[in-house]
Amino acid sequence: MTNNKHVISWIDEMAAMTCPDKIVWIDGSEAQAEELRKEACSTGEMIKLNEELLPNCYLHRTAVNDVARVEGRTFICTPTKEEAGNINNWVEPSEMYGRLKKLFTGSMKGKTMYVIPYSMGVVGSDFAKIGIELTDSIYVVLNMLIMTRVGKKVIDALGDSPDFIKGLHSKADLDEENRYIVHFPQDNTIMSVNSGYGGNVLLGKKCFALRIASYLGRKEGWMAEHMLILGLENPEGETKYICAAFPSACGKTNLAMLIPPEHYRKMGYKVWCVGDDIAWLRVGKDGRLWAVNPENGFFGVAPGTNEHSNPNALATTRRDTIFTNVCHNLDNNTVWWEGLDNNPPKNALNWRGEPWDYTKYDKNDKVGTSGAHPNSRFTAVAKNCPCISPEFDSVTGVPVSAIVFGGRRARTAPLVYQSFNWQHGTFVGSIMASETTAAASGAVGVVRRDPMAMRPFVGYNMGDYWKHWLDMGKVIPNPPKIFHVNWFRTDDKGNFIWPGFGDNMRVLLWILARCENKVEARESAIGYLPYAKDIDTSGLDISDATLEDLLTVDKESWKADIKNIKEFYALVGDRVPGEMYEELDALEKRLG
Ligand code: OXD
Ligand code: MN
Repeated sequence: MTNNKHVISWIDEMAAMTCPDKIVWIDGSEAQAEELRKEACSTGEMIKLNEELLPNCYLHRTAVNDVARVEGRTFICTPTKEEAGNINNWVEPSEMYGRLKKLFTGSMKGKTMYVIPYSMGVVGSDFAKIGIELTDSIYVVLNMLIMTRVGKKVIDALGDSPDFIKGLHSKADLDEENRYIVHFPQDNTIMSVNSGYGGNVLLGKKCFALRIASYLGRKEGWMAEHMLILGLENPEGETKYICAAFPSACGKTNLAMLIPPEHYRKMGYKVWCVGDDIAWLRVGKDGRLWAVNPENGFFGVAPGTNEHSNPNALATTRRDTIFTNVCHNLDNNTVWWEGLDNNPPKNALNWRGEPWDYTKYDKNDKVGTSGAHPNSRFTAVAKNCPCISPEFDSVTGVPVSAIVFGGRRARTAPLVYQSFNWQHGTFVGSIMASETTAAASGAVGVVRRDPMAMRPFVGYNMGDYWKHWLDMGKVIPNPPKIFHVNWFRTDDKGNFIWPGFGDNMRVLLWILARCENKVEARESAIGYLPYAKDIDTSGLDISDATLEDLLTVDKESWKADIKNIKEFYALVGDRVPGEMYEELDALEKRLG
């Protein structure tokens, strides 16, 4: 498909090592995709679902020891350990290449090597970057065809250039002990072995679009962030865009596809989804920050997705979707997951493919007793989403009015606050954290600090990453305002006190009003807080006292948090910028 000598010599080298029986180029055509689906069904790798109820949908099960990203087996192999920093796993590159060579040698014997040329971002646009993934898995090919823009048009756009990210993946023996997800940022190279789970093997996503891209962004003056992008259209037809970063499993996909409460819908408000997971951000000619979603699909968590939490996601998965590790309803050959509805199938196979008895479900042993694995997924086509933004394919992206950080905090963070400025906003991102909230018992769980929701995804030293945020602030003449939200605040009994989901739109409206200087706020120790009257609660069953509670700063829990932040900064190490410590000191003083 190409005469590009850089591409050809790299593929030759990888094929000489992995020894596939044959090499097949993925051209992006529907005919080829259909042939591969048929082949995967003939070997049992995929199961075709009910064509009438779920057209062009398939079910796949991974190995039972291979159901999630593996942070402990993920490495950033920069030339020095210092460059990777203390938060990342690091091994000296030549040693790591040596280890991987042993694992990849002969790993594709008897198999086909698929060559997937793909573009992150609209093919040929200024924002886009090209990757080539070599894999021995048809499941990977079919997922990449949904998640990225694939095929001949990509290789044509690459031309003779050496500027592409090299990705090699082999399922090998799925041996956990020898599972490696490795990034060599200085070589534009990713190698993944002994896994078949999406986050570890769809190399365009976390590996390229976050880890490698964050490294490139620092070098080239842009940002790769773990952020959804949504557009909020007002009744006048103007759309403003918000990027938001939340740790995994905090409802990013739900927020990205939010359906406004009824009275807003009637007034003409709409929310448009540009992306649910990753944003690439660049400074535009107009001095604003512009965002694109480099992906082409959604790799979302299935459990908990339902008509209330995310009707748009559900609609998106009703065709052309690959389901992974969900429950298989044998009566009608469809799929089911916990939290979809109250009708678990009576005649079904669980995510392991074993006969499943829904009456034995025990929420304390979800992995052992659930129909769908708690991290089961749908891989769905972005354009099938009913609220996909008209700007989804825009080559310039969308201008960002606000950046929102968030996490699950039972008490510490109020419903929403605004940072004082970009530097303070960077600090707010750096201290992001999530707790396990046990709503039933009221227990407050363990805090995990997850700066900018990028803890597992920064491709270099976290301290340098914060410095890059500060540096970017200096070159964006008209930067977005930075906010923090917390949908997960609880009362003394551990019950959530904010309704969340579509009602989060009420908070987004306050955020946009602040961006347009349309509403006053009060200064507090942690940032600007809303006046209760400025958060619309019409139609909600929330007392004034509860709203006040949602908007108060619990100083004691903040003081306790400062200790944890200091420990985390110490762990990040010497490269934490001085400005972050200045902000921390100032916060401590303001808390008194
Ligand atoms: C994801 C994640 O799958 O963040 O998006 O883990
Ligand atoms: Mn994510």
